[in-house]
Amino acid sequence: MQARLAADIAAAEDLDALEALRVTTLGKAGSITALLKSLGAMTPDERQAQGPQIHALRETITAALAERKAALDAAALDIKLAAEAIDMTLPADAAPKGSVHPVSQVMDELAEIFADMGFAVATGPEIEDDWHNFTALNIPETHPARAMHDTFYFPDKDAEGHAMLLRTHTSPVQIRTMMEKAPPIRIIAPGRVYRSDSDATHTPMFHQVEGLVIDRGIHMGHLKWTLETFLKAYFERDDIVLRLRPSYFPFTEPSAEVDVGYKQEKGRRIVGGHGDDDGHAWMELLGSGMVNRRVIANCGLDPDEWQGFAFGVGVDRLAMLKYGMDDLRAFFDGDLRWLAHYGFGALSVPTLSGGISA
Ligand code: 2NL
Repeated sequence: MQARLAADIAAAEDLDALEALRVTTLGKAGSITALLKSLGAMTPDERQAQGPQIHALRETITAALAERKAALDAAALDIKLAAEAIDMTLPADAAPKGSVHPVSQVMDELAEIFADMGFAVATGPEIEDDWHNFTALNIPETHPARAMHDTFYFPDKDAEGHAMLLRTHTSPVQIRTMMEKAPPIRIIAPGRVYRSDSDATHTPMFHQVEGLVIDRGIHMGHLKWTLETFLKAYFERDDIVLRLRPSYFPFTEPSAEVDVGYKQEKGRRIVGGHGDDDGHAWMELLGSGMVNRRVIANCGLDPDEWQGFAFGVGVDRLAMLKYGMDDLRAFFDGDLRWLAHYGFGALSVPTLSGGISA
């Protein structure tokens, strides 16, 4: 019986046939199960005589079933592997690469351009106190920019009793730099700024770059040359024309609004050319001026020894102008399709030697 069963098991053609053999031998009503049950009805002598043989039979058949099952499983796997053969020479699926947001790209471009003129990048806190954000900048207590409906204030004051707020410009970074470092100073301060403002062209958070130079004998000629050199490098054109228009900021004296000439082409503003030329106009782009003596003194420097110029410009607007985006709100929607369209390769870093637009 044992030899016959073992041969049947070894010859089972598939897992179903093997399972049928298991049921007829070791199953509830199986032949070997019946033998095991019969042990209970035997006398001790009979049991001692037959018990070992019956248990040995069960073990042999159990092992034979397992062995055949392993062989059938292995054969099934071989068939499956042969059917699913992988062609290792096929190209791999493209991994999503991600891309650099235009605001980050433009900030990198600005850092590169200004580094070439000897400027370092300075950063500072986005949560500020009203002394660094307003008072040090000669912005009076009554100035509308300080109003609750223009600036995001925190409910509590800081340890010195100053009101806390989300910085409304990156000027406090320059204030902190002037207080901590000895001149000469040449820095740009890029970063997020916050104003309580929201419509098609204003978002409550936006990006700004301010620049500051403090040294001896600095005058408006330095200001104009720096801005002209910056804008020519940024827009990658030699025909950028600047127009400085008298203006007013509490932190600069004199102050100048800086316009650039442009022309309209296929619904897009193309920067370049003289704003009074045919088909051209002027567009306001930057605010600037000579740092107010009071601001220099507020930072602990002698305004008779140290002078400087400063400017501020919106990064989001610089990006829109250069790369032809028309809706500011799309910048902060987080729509990956917009990023896929306008984003920049993470490895194409802007350099003056390799191309500023990467
Ligand atoms: C604008 C105006 C400007 C400054 C920012 C500045 C900073 C210090 C001292 C003096 Cl610490 N000035 N910054 C100066 C003039 C204009 O920005 O229209 N920005 C978009």
